[in-house]
Amino acid sequence: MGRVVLVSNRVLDLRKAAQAGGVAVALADVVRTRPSLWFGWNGDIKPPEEANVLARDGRVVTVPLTQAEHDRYYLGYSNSVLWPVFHNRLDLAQFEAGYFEQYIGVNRRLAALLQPMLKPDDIIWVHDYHLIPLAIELRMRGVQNRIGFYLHIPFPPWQTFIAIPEHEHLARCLAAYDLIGLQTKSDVASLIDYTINSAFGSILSDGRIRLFDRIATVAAFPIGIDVEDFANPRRDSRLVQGRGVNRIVGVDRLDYTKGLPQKFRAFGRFLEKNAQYRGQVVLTQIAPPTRESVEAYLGIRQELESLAGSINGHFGELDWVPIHYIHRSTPRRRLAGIYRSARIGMVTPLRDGMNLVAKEYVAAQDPEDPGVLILSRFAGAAEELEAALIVNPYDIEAMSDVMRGALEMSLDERRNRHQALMTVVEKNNIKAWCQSFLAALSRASSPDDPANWFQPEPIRDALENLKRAGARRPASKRAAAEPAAVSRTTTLPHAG
Ligand code: GDG
Repeated sequence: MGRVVLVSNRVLDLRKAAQAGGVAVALADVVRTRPSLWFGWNGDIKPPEEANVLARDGRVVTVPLTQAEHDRYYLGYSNSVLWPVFHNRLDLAQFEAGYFEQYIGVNRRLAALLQPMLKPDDIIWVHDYHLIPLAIELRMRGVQNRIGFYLHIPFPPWQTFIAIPEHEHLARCLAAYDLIGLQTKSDVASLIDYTINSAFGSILSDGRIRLFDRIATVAAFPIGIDVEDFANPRRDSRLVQGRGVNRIVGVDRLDYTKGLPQKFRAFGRFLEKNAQYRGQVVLTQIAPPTRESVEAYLGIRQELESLAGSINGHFGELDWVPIHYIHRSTPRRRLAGIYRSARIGMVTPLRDGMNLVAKEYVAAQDPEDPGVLILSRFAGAAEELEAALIVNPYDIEAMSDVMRGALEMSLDERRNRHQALMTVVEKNNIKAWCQSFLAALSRASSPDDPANWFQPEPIRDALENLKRAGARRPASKRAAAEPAAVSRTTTLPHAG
């Protein structure tokens, strides 16, 4: 069996991965249980002369970034362009000169460092938006291994994607992968829309896509959690303020995509309309800081603190503070107890690739007396967790009514909904996610000639020809004219 080579922007110490939780646990599990290598940034910033010094710890190999790379590749292009645009926040994108060049530059440097460590039968699994160009950079260096890409965040609607000045370049980078894994079927649909409407791609009858002169498999692999990690927790005895009251819990990085101000406003509205619940309900919001040096994050903390202050000031009593807001990280071992102590899990992002908190909340419930999950329709998790109370996070009035409905839901309905949710969370767990992606990557084949990748000119020529041909034809005929192309209504590929 060949190795699995994992590449991600951040690589964690295997000994600390369990505390970090989420995806880190899954990747650490792959590294422990299979022949493998995990490569990426270790979080250090070093001067340029030390940037190529690799640190090896068993199967984990890491590299530092320089200050300029950190500013322009990580904070810049990754988190001030791709993150907001892929989450539909074009208004927050900062298309600054030099960001894209540094983004490509870091991917090129990582590819150059990784390539000598590769063996012919390795399969390579690249993670997330920071590393979209990694495969094309490896191909340019002659790497012919199977390479898969997994996008943890949503793929945006095609008209949003084309607002990125470098979208064609990014698409060409995606085309260098054999398998492109996305969170949901609707993300797959967005990528297919882009493929067709951008005029240089088509869908083949077997569900694969042709992008430029390459064919790639695209499918949804909804990410899951380690259910055992959250099942059977104890109620957290340290939740003193919450004793005897109904708790609504939220756990979200303090990110503008997570819909926190809307959640606070909906809770304020709920208290306003339902005086009988004052003193009976608290909203506990854990919101650890994140990317605080990115400009778009500056306002969100202030907005949230001021909202919490005004709702607490307006409704609070000497013995009851309605919003319990914690702007610090909470130890992972306490999360399950916090979830279980809450009558409602409130997961209402404005946009989210999946949202693992929704699944963690479900897994932590007592099946005999479970809490209710309120879930945004714009979280990827809503595609699977249909038995949650699905809400539109922009509709404050409706959200406040759903909070009341959740508090008053009968035990029978809570149990039925929880059972349906738990079935999905258990089936699509984190191990199943890893296995299904790796199995699909092993099957993915690339019938094109890898020699193309040493000569970028033919790709550019083919692109120009397609564009010229596209310009001569009406848009409605373009996709249909491609060989073996099928319409968008074809059943979308789904890995699950
Ligand atoms: C990206 C995508 C996708 C949160 N606060 C604390 C804490 N957490 C943990 C949660 C959960 C994880 O962090 C957050 O995962 P999410 O899925 O909710 O969100 P992102 O961080 O935005 O992750 C997302 C995910 O990638 C995986 O593909 O689902 O859509 O945006 O595990 O429990 N953990 C601890 N203390 C905290 O205060 N220990």
